[in-house]
Amino acid sequence: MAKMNSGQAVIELLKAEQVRHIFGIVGSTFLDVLDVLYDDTSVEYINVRHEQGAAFMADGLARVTGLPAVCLVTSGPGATNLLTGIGAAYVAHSPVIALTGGPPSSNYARDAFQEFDLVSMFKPVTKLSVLINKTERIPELLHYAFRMAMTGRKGPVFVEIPRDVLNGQTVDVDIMTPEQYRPTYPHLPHPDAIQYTVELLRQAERPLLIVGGGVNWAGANELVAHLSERFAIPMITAYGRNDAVANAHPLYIGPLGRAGAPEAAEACRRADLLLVVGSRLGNFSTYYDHRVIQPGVRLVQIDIEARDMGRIYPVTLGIQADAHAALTALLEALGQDRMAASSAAWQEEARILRDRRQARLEAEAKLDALPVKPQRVYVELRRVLPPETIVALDAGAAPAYGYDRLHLSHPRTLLTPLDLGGLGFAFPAALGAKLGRPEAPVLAIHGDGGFLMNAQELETAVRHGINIVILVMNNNCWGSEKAYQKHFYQERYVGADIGNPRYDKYAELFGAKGYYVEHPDQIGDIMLEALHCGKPAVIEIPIDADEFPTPATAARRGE
Ligand SMILES: Cc1ncc(C[n+]2csc(CCOP(=O)(O)OP(=O)(O)O)c2C)c(N)n1
Repeated sequence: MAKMNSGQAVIELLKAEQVRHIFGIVGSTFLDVLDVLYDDTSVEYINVRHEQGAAFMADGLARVTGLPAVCLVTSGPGATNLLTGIGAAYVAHSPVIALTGGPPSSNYARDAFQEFDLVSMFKPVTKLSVLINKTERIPELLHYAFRMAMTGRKGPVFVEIPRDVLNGQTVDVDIMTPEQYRPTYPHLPHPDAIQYTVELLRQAERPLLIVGGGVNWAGANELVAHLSERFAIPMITAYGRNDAVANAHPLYIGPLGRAGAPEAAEACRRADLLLVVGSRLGNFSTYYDHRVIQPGVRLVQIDIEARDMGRIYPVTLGIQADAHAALTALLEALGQDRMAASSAAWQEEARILRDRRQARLEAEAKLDALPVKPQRVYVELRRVLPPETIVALDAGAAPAYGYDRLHLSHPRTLLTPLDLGGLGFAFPAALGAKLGRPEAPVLAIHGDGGFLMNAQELETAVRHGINIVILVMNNNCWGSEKAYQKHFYQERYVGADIGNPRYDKYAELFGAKGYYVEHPDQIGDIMLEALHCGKPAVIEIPIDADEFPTPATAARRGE
């Protein structure tokens, strides 16, 4: 047990969880923590320009590394500015620890300066929301925070430390390793459940793997591919989880769900057994109706949490287990059982669907109209992006074309706003990703509307030397929403159009590099140049302002 000042204790507790970056904006409520970093440079405070950016950055870092990531901001507005970003981490099951200073305890429930009931405010978007009420409880409650963030289905945690509990205090701390305060071994599947899955697979004629984000979090990507190869089971990915499977895999058909591949939906409708690994079968994967998941289809759902099993679609079998552990057990059981590969007819069907998708995407190389069509932009990106590139997609129509069109090779290389659908996510999330994986090229893809929501973080990127590329497809409107007015309101546009500065010039004002590309043939070369320019870089591409995807609800209004 060591006695340390409380700021030191907080930093040591974070370091025990391999935290190397803390995101936030300085505030007087937590200066005892910041002061420690004056001498201890093993942890860097990434001081951002808006706390929302801090939360998205932490989320991006956690998603690409699998490690917990930390924000540290001040009370009141510092914390409320985090809220949307913590919501993004919540829907992504991303272990972000949001630490805030707080007003002095003596002012509790007095509507004092910057005093809000933050613990209640953060409850719906976290796994745990607590206030540390005594200095001596800092270690216990930070351990609790990490236990909740990192156990089972991961997720964000909110912790408020009132300024009097933190500043100028000392505390006795036992700096433990994570094994001493949270489980670090995976949750194993029940052997009978694995045996039953073997039986179901043996009976199936058209088995299909639906691969979700849980496979990334469990590091089970190779096992999924192995299972698929050994028994010729085709694969599709859940919404926004295209990186859970190497897209070049011959048994990978495509991504399911909103803005995904119709061929993946077709495979899903044709399958007679769905083996769902690490997916909630969420809203944008399945629409919660029967357009892809057929009524009565046999369904085995493997998930670390029980809360979403059979939630919308009855399961034949729900297996609560870590995806890596469950697939290991399943492969072993199938090997002993000597199960044969799926039928040649089903393999052929899957191959046709895969080929059809590839041909559909390749045909877009012929789109050479000006202004550039967003679909063509992705043809050029597929051509030049190195396979290890991490891509963050913002909400919005132009980024959404990427759900079906990006070609991903490695796990944890696609960051999307998932069910939050929040604009302004991609750029800061990409900055966090670059800090977590500095060796990887990182690209954020934005519409003009979403980029300007957090574009101020260009200053953060330049100052901290976080060299990523931001691609802004500019159609001078809130395109994704304008599409609804086009389809459903007879083109009576209200609030749909916006103006923009030239983003290449805007970038240069911050000391970043700027590019303006009008011709599709130039996109590839400029992208490669930007990735190697040694600075954060913004590429603006003016795109066809009349090119809108059909809104997700076009077929069924009101969903
Ligand atoms: C924070 C936030 N505000 C509003 C919306 C609603 N919304 C979704 S997409 C969109 C338009 C996005 O425009 P832009 O970023 O320019 O991309 P585009 O759709 O034009 O390609 C809007 C306003 C949202 N998803 N998130």
